Amino acid sequence: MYNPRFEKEAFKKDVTNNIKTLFRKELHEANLQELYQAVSYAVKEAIIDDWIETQKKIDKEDPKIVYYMSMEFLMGRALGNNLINMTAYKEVKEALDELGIDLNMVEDQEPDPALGNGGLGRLAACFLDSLATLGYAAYGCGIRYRYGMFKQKIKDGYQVEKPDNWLKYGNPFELRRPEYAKEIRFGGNIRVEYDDTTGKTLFKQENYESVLAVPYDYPIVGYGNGQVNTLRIWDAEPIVDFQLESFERGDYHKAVEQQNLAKTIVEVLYPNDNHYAGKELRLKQQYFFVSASLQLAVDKYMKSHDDIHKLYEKATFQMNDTHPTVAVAELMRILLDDYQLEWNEAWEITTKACAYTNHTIMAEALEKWPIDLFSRLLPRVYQIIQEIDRRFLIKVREMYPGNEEKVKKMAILRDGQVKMAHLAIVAGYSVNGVARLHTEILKKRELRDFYEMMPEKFNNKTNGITQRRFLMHGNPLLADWVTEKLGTKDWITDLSLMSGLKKYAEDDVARAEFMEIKFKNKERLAKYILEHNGIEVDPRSIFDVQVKRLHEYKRQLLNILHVMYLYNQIKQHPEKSFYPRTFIFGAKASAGYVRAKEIIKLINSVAEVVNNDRSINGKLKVVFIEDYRVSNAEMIFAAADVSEQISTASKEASGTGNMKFMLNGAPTLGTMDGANVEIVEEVGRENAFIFGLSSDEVMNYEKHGGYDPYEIYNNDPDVRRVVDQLVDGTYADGDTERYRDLYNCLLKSTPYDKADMYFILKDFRSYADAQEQVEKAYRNKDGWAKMALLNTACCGKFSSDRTIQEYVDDIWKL
Ligand code: CJB
Repeated sequence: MYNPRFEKEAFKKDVTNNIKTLFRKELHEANLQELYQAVSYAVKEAIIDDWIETQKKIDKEDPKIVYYMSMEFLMGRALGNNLINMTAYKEVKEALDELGIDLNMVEDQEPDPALGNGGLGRLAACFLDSLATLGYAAYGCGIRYRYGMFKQKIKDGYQVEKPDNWLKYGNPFELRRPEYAKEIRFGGNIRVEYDDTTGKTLFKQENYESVLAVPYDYPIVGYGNGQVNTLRIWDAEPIVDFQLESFERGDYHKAVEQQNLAKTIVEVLYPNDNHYAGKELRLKQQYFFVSASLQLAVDKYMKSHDDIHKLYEKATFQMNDTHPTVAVAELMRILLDDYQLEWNEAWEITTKACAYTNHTIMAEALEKWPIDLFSRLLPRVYQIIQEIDRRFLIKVREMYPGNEEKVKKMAILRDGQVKMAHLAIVAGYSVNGVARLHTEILKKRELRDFYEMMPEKFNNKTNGITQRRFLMHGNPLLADWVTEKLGTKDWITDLSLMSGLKKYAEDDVARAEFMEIKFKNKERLAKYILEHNGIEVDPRSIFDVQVKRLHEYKRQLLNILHVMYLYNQIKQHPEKSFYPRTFIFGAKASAGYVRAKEIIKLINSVAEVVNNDRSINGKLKVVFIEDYRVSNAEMIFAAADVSEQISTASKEASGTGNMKFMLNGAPTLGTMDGANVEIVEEVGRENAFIFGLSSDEVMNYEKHGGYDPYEIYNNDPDVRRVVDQLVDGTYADGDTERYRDLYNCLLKSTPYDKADMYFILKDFRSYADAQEQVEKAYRNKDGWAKMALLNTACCGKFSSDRTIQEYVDDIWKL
């Protein structure tokens, strides 16, 4: 459906006018950034009417609203995506062409809003897209970090972090909403008062510090349906303006403090993925946006309803991991203290309104706040958690009389810590994992006690991705081909229709077309690599890609050790035929994650050696793409032949990159982990390359203290060779110490970690075998085309539209 408001001539006039009013220039004088601004304002203008209409509709129809609470929204660029969802991309491209402006170059001016680390933040962004597209009323609630995920530079092979000043030129799509500002209080003490007239006990926070939370709204455009939802992210401002002269000495200090708090609280996104660092400022961030979002949601509800007891009928709060789970206690606080409800009334509302999604079983990701820090920062919220815990443990003791072990394991407050996952499970009405295997592991192991006590809360929601961004926008050639073959565009909102492509796997012409598109996308990526890395790669080689956050459990180290092994093989057996391959990596390491950074350096060192060895005739290339982010990801998925999903089984909760590769026709080379299991189920095991230990095997080894990597090191000379090459200087200009830590982590136990705790050497041989199968399969052009095409054809399940519909049906009941 073409958006009728997008009239071409009027749009051209808008752009020209915007250049004039924003920059006092004529169109031909404007630079690309100015054009980006002018075009974006023109697009926002076209969105705004629908945005207002959506609000009106919500006010009138009074639907239940989902509040998706998340510390991260990894949105990626907005301009192109908005145009796609307004079904106006091609028309706008034409209009701009007529003005002599290249839309792609304009799009490239937009900084990638990177208010997220990786999968969890990107999932939140896909969910907002699907919620709007399916026409549900929803708000994303988060933080407007002044600095998003750092920009990654590679210097001498090392990662260097640069600040991401994404708001430098302002953001044309945002709206500041000072009328909705909320005060957020930290610290101080709680004074208890008895109100004689009402007989109620009042809890007054005194001597606190506070900041003003000011929301900024971003439009979330649904595809072709006029629905425009809102991502509401909060900025912090001091409560009182900082005016030097007018402050007494005491106030002066207070003013400075408030100024500082406001400045620091939203300053930067913590760059940790699957890792809890326990920083006080992070807890402040969490409470800051949660409290502001809840206060506003309750206000909104009370504006058109008079009975607070039924809040849960009109609002549901989905907590994206434990990061926002302080929400349950804050909602209790609002209901108890601001609305003067009794405990049981407040508890009933809260436990019918809050739901929790678990995204990881990695122990180091579990949030457990030290009680002293927590109670100092959030004294009233802490009191409430104490009471939640006390009442919960009474129930545990009732259910398991005499079983103090259970009490110990399940308590919210224990060992001097506030266990946020326990709080979320106790207070939430739903607990979900993000892929079938992950949910099973939660039920059987990580959260078993909770599952046994309250099985009705547990459910699975396998993740998904939006085809609007990751096919339509990222791979327009394939998108057009799919539309042509299916004879309809309906797959854009119903990805299950992709199964209609299956028959083309048997069609020679269609297969050739499919592979021709892949080749063009590989050329596009090759050009990008040449421009950015100065490395020439051959689009006829196999593009084997691993792009994701750098984490030991994701095993980029296994991948690069295998590259080292292949290189050894080529050198040792120059006579053997070897299909040319390009190994492509993209990954940011958390700034403080030393070992992850060593792995990045190793990848770059191997690249340096291999790419410059003329004796291997370019048979092997290694490329590390700098600053992997949503915008270059779209191009990378489109160009991939092989999707590396090689996490240690049981560790990757779901993965969503795996689905983006599949959508774009790249078979999975992976372990039976996360959503890989379901991908294989959809596409068939013969259309994937599966290797390695199963999750049961891994967990079994873990239970018994790991395994002995020397068994492998001593018996497999290929493994031994690559492991030794970490410390013989081959990839370190003769330096034998540079990669000593990587060598040690593979072979030696420490008091903290088992040797090779991610089973890299254990899985090496089966990974190498699977890689050999990849090569063999790729040589068979027809066979490969069929397999690639079937991956695209079988990806229907993995749309976030399907995931969101399941949340709606089973959890939110909208
Ligand atoms: N995930 O990105 C993160 N960060 C975390 O702190 C915890 C989990 C990821 O969430 C994705 C979305 O559910 C999953 O697909 C992925 O497996 C998980 O690591």
